[in-house]
Amino acid sequence: RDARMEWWRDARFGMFIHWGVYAIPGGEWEGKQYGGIAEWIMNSADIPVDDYERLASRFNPAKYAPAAWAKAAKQAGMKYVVITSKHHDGFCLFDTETTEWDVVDATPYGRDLLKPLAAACRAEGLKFCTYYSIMDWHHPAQGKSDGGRYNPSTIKPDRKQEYIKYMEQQLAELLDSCDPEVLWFDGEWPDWWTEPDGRRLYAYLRELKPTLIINNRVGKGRKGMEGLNKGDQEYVGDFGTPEQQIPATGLPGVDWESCMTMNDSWGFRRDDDNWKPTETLIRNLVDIASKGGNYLLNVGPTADGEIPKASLERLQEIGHWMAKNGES
Ligand code: FUL
Repeated sequence: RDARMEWWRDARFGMFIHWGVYAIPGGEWEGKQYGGIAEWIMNSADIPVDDYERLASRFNPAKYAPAAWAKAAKQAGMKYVVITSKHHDGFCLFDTETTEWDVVDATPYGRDLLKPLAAACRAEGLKFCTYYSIMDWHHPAQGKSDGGRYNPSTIKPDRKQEYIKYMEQQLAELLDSCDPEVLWFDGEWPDWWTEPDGRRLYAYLRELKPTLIINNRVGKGRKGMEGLNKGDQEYVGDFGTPEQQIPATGLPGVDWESCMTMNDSWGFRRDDDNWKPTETLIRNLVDIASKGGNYLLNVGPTADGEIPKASLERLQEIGHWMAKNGES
């Protein structure tokens, strides 16, 4: 559509990184295994905010090596990296004045995790991008709905504006400190978040950074049909976000990106060994690229700061294939 989207359209292949304090339980809480996606444990194990907060005092990723992560992505043939700046648990991997619930204030590690990764990505010629969840299980304006579940979150009506301001400030700080090229929103499905809210947030961000690319989950774009953002712009957002699926005929006329896991979880899950063979990952890449989409392939680092070996091996094998068959 315009020059702003050019690098993104050419990119075809990126790394998704789901990282946060949920990597400590790694899918297990009080001796019980919770199947499915491990970054959801606060919801699936119904953990009260105070108990969940205690995880931060144990978050000290001594083995975090942003340069090695960026190299692994580059070597695999990826062109960009999208990392969780804040997932549904509200924990921020960047420094923010808005809350103490961030890596700098709440953990023994005490340093911003995103800034060094942004620098490492740029050094490798990769675009640095960030994921951000609208739903926030930690913020006091939001709460559990019935059944002891956070999903979908509710919001205290008189505190919605306050929460929107909170997001705006966090996102301005994030743009300031890391200058991401894509903002990859998520957690937009609670009813209190509306399409006009998404439009306003989109406009706010594009004003701060005109070249910014923003996915359709900033508004309600995936409610009707994944990726619907074409023509008359019925929904806000620059690209569609099919999740764990490749649309059979692509999404004609729409920019889109399929995000997919290598095993069954986005966040690190200790007992999840259901790794897809490298051949499947390469097939997915070819399938997606041939249909005009991008492939955002996920890794879930451990609480120590390591990308699991099974993931690194697959990235390496994809890289070998790309070196032989890819275009540069
Ligand atoms: C979903 C989230 O609920 C998952 O935890 C994950 O982040 C996935 C990419 O998007 O909506």
